Amino acid sequence: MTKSIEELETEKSRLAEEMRQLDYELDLRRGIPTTAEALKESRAYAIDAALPVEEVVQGCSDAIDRYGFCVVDNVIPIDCIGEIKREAEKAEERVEGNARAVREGLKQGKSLEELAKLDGIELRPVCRRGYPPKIVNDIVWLPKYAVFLANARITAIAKAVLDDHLRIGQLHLRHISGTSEDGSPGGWFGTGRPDLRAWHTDWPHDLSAYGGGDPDTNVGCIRQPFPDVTLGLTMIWYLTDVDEDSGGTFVVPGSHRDPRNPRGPNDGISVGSPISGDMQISAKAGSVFIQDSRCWHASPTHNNGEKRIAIVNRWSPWWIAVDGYASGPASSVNQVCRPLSQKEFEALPLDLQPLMRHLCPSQKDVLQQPVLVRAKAADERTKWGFRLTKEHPEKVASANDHIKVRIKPN
Ligand SMILES: O=C(O)CCC(=O)C(=O)O
Ligand SMILES: [Fe+2]
Repeated sequence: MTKSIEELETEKSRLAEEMRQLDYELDLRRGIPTTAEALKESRAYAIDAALPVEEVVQGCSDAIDRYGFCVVDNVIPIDCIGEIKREAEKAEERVEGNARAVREGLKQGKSLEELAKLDGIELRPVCRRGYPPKIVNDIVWLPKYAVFLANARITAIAKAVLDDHLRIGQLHLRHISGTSEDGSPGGWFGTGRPDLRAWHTDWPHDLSAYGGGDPDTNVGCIRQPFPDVTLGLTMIWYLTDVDEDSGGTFVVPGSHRDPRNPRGPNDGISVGSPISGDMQISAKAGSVFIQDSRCWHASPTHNNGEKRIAIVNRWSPWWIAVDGYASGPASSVNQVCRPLSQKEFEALPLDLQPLMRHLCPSQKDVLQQPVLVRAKAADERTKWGFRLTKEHPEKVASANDHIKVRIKPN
């Protein structure tokens, strides 16, 4: 007897539930953590950079796909961490001092072009024609760190997840204060409370888009529900040890696939409250936390250890508009595509240059080799097909008989 639509729907739900149950059992059998608690304990999200590159790439891609994040342990060698940490601490004064001077100049009614000529202010021309200058990219104050930024394993992971031609669209410091000598608490917000959060997702999935309703500062954001594709990777390079007590980033494992968003106007989530299943990353100095920009996460609101020193970068594939909007003067100090002069670009390590070429107006941003190689293969295949079509139309007419495309049921 033919089943009714209701019967078919009930059966479909039952099978879907059975599939979920089977996936869960398979994970258990394979020893894959299925709860945040187990994930936190096991650190199954972490892979050692010393493993062969294929293993690192596979392990990290799997973790990003499953949990929304991973950590690559031991990327920066222990004996280099001290000097990079000191460099990053010093850079904070320079970046903030520069941004402060620009803000004050703007408040006094000076134009960015005027400010760019002043000693002690580091503004650079940007690539987009007609847009005002911006504060220089933080990388100029981090030459020792720059040596590691395009690390072969980190770049290979980003390429595997995103695409072959990548851009580092944002790079900035994110240090988190520890408890100070006078006893005032550390952490984001400065309350020292471990039971607060500052949930968000990152550009291009940051719903408030840095500027809210202001077209001069809004940098753009993808609308909800987000497509199920990784469009951006945020990397946090920890230069001090981090854990639950000392500045580990908060994450909600699996949240990158949840259609809701902590900043979603209609999603009923409090940006400031803990979420069941949230956890903090633990990692040694020299490790890199990598997350899908859709993963719900937050800076630590408490830090009982020393000041956390960290550098954040946001990577995206070449086909994402990294710097299309926010042309108002206030955007000259935002984190988006802080530019580089030709000289500063040339001073970058050679392996880093392709990832930052788009930040230098005097550079031509050519597509990188792997993108050209695959386009060449497609071009040759197409030309061969056209030639065959002209020369042997009788053979070609039935050559796709084995190709079947199904319309996917809803
Ligand atoms: O401070 C952290 O651990 C997270 C930083 C962060 O969320 C960001 O820079 O987007
Ligand atoms: Fe973030």
